[in-house]
Amino acid sequence: MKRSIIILIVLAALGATLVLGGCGSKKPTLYIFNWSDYIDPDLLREFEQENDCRIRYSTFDSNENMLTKVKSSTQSFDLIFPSGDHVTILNELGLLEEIDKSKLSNYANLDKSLLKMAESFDAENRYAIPYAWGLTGLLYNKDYVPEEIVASGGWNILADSFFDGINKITMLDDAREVVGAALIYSGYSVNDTSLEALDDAHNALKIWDRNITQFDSDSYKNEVQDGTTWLAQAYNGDAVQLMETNPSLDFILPKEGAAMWMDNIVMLKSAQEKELAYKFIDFLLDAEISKRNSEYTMYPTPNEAAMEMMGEEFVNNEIINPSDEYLEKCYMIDYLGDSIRSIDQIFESIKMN
Ligand code: N2P
Repeated sequence: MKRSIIILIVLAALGATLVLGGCGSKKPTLYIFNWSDYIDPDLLREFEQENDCRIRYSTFDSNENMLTKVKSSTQSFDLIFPSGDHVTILNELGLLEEIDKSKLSNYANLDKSLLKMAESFDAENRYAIPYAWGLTGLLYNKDYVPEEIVASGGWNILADSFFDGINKITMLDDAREVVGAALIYSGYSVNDTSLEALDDAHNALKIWDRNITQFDSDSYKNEVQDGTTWLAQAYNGDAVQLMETNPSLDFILPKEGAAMWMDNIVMLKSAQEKELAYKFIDFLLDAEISKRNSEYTMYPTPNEAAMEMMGEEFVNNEIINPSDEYLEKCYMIDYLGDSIRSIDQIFESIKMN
């Protein structure tokens, strides 16, 4: 009798511990959806500790996948990190919360000229906080690709007969990036959807496609290192992250120019934790935090105060921070409305072959 009372007391105590939040289940939780390898994970832990909350962090590898998930998901995210053209798309779908800048004490750290640029996809900077920007080029493994093959420094390396029949090239699984590269190679802007431009781009892609093994936006990060892939269309910051630890890798900003993008933080109207989401945005806008984040991701930040503190190694890295002369040959991926369909069609027909 006595023993069963003791057991009951122990069980009750255990139950109370669980109910009273021994598992932390009562903590507010922020749901974040970002590109892979695009934030310093230490910052997430720090924010959780400082704000006694949890972050549920998920990643995507393309804007298209992000959009599909956001539209179809029953689970709502609080914050998402889309590229500029997809800020407009999400906004046209009525999904975005207008940002109350009075809640962001660090907003003034943002570079005014980049905010101006962001108005091309977010008029008056009402819905998006610029997070990082970058360029798309070619990452390759010097152990497998000889110097003379990449010496031309242009997009047409993708057509080199050296790669014939060996299945060692990947391109991103992203219509704007793939067709965009072919448009730039053919002398057009990534946003040119005229028949002539798209025809030339399609023809270039048909030739490249003979050498392309797969369209995938993430797998190249491992595969270019282990030799499964020798050359990959890749984002500059991701490439620099890999090059830091692997001297066999190198990256080309193609001589014809490159696609440029600006990624942003947006809040969904359906966000459950808006106040916490504002705190997180403001945390990322802090100059010191933003500097640490850029040093991890290897992408330049639109945070001017942070950029002013960046070390020379970062600032002078031509892959991260190309010259103005090179940037003049680059095109920001703009929102194209319905004209996107003709780009999608070309990409789908290339992928089907
Ligand atoms: C980060 C990917 C860069 C985002 N891993 C391309 N918009």
